[in-house]
Amino acid sequence: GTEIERIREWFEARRSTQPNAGGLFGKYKDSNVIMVQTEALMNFVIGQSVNGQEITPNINQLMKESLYFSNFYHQTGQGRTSDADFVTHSSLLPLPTGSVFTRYADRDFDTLPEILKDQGYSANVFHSYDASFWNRTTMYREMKYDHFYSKKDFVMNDVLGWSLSDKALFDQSLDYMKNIKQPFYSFLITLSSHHPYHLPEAERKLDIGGLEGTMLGDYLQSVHYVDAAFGELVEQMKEQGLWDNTILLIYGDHDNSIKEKEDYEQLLGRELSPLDMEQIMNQVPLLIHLPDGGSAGVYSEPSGMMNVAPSILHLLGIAADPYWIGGHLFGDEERLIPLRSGAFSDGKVFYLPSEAAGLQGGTCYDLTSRQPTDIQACSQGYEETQEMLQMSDQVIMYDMLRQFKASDPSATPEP
Ligand code: GP9
Repeated sequence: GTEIERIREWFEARRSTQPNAGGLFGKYKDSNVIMVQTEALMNFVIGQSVNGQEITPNINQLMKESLYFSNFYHQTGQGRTSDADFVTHSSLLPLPTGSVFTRYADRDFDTLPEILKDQGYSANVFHSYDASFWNRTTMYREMKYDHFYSKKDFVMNDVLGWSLSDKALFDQSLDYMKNIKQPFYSFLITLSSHHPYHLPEAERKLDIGGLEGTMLGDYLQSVHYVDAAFGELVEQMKEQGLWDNTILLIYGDHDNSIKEKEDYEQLLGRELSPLDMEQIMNQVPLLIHLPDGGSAGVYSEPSGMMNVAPSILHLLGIAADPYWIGGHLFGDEERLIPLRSGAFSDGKVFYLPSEAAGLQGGTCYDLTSRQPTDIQACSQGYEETQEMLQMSDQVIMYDMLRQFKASDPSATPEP
């Protein structure tokens, strides 16, 4: 019908606005890709110290030879970790309620692993927890991964919190990769920094002073642990000869569920406005380390999880035409990043919706003055955000991609 046509054309028009402005297209062709989705790793800890100690010394070090996206939004909804995984691999947005993984795993999505597999890549997931959690077994089969290394594939030689420690997860996953055909895509999901952030005394290495006894303090200890695990991951990648032929991506999956503003204020040493809190809760770090350490620097344009898969294809020089909402991160076009709440940022403004419906119900912040501004400054972005959310919802709920492909004579049928 015409509605399907309209939606398909919308997606196709987004595709054609993706130039090779950064000159990075295909520069890292055939590299391996290791991507680590890090439990509750938030952006405010990066480069931050507590009582004179760096919270993330290893990430801070790695940043010097990586692309660091300093205004990267997680874009997740109620599906939390599973939404982060979904948006990152499908470049669509999560649902207003529930998790796409658990509700719509049978839908057709254009996912990163299946595209990479078409190009001859191996593709595997590593996460040491029950395979059925978040409906992963089913979803990963649909996404065409070769194998999902779940709890039963790991030796429980170092348990922390819910499961195997992140250090042991990295170590054992890299061991598995020794026998995986290159080039490979490996997706690792960490767990040690899961709420409520209880680490055994021996692993609490930071002196958190006045934050002792707060959940934020416990969170910082957990993040510091994960950061140490990243230090070991990098070392092991070097020992294994992977450092010079692998793109390493690290990002946080979602916020830490800690809402006590006073504790953040104590840590950061300043008062936090509603806009500050909103950005703190919605921003996670994204680091991309390229095999030659190239293009390193801080990239402050707004970006989000929907830009990750397109960026990987760009670096690898894969010219697929997936039905994706996001574009790659290396051009100089302006980006608008929609959040599931209806909030968005385009780098100039940040729109914060409220319970009251409609544009007028929310607040439009000017990101230069960081003060509320005329609501009209957010009206175009508001419409665009609503449109993206609706397009994505329709694709997911009505299995639109399957319908696009069925009605497109040039599309090659799935085998
Ligand atoms: C467990 C996990 C945690 O497998 O990835 O998910 P979360 O509770 O953070 O959504």
